[in-house]
Amino acid sequence: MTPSSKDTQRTALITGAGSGIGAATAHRLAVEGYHVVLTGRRVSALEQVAKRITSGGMTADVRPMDVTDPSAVATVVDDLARCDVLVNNAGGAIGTETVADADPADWRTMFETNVMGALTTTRALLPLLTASGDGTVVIISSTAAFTVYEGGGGYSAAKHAEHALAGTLRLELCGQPVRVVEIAPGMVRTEEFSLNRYRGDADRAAAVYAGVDQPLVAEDIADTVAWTVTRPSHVNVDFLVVRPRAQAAQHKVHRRG
Ligand code: 8X3
Repeated sequence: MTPSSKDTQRTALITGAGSGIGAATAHRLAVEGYHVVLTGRRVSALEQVAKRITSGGMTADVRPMDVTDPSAVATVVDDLARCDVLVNNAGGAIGTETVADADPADWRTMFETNVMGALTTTRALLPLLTASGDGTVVIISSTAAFTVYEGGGGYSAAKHAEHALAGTLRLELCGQPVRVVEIAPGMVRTEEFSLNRYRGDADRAAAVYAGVDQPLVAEDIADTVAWTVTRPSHVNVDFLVVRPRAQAAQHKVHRRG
């Protein structure tokens, strides 16, 4: 059987590719020459991203997939001929309640999407990533993966768990042709992250970035993903913290005025 061009082209699967960092990363990896597989829950959003990629002469497939549904993940992965790069991006924050006031259902959702989603997708793709002879697992965590702050308990706990997942996986895969890269973004202004965290309150979401001179944008993180995966195979960028210049630490943000 003659392999199709998709079978011979390096392939990257991105979770949460319908918006924000996932969409920007999908576009950027397509520019870098990857055939990109866009996964997420909202088909119309994925199709918009795919349209932008294919209209630029690059290739993309849309595969509806909820990372919290192992059978959906298995269906998508079973259909893939190859996978060289997995970008675990799906996830996010819900709520800003203190631990005392937290709704356990929110914590469960954050663990399901951020942690269990990355675990399920990574486990399903490891055989293909290994078979590629030069695979890379990217985990988009957060600066909340190594620090905590008031009202961020559930998100921070989930991101700490993703950090543990990345570190453990790197140890366990040592000697195999798969790199594990963790990218920890600080303040990134995307259309949905803060809106979800503040449960749709647009004013509170916008206030996060008020007066901040150039918060990061999704393309800045896509740039770091592209840089890490295009290093020579023997170079593993273990852990990359990326913040805007105006944010020196979680609580140290310079605001104008
Ligand atoms: C987002 C960074 O500062 O909101 O992952 O926790 S922060």
